[in-house]
Amino acid sequence: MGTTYEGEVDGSGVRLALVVARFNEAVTTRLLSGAREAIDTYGVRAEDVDTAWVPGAFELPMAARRLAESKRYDAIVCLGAVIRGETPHFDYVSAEAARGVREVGRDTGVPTVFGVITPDTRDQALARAGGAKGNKGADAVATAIEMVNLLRQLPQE
Ligand code: INI
Repeated sequence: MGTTYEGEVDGSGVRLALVVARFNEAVTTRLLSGAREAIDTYGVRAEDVDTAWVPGAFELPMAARRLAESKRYDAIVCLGAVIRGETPHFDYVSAEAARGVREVGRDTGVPTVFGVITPDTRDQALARAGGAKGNKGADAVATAIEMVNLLRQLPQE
């Protein structure tokens, strides 16, 4: 039997950057609150977390890339809300945000987490931003911390 690697959700010594889209701010501020609560719960030091606001989900990857390339952060958490029923260009914005966030992680090696919700309605968005369906901002922070700790264990060249 070979080695099993699994990252713990233990935020001690983890430096995070949060990138938050202002579009649908009533939702994204709740995602940010959930993320900050999780940061506290998992033991990330408040001074090890920086936050950048961008206009919309489409802009998340550009700021995430700059932060990842700075080498100051172990992971980047991108938070946004694209609501299908409220925009004719839902598919463009959500797909570009997803592709862009993926590319930042792939190109930089810094875990870059997609904490963007893409529900059909505002009610569904609020349910996922601290309502009945939990808080996807908190989930994104847990994912980031787990990935940082996993990568610290995995072999390097
Ligand atoms: N940005 C979002 O974050 N969510 C949305 O639902 C949204 N809608 O509905 O269009 C949205 N659009 C703005 C977009 O992210 C860019 O800021 C804009 O296109 C300028 O590049």
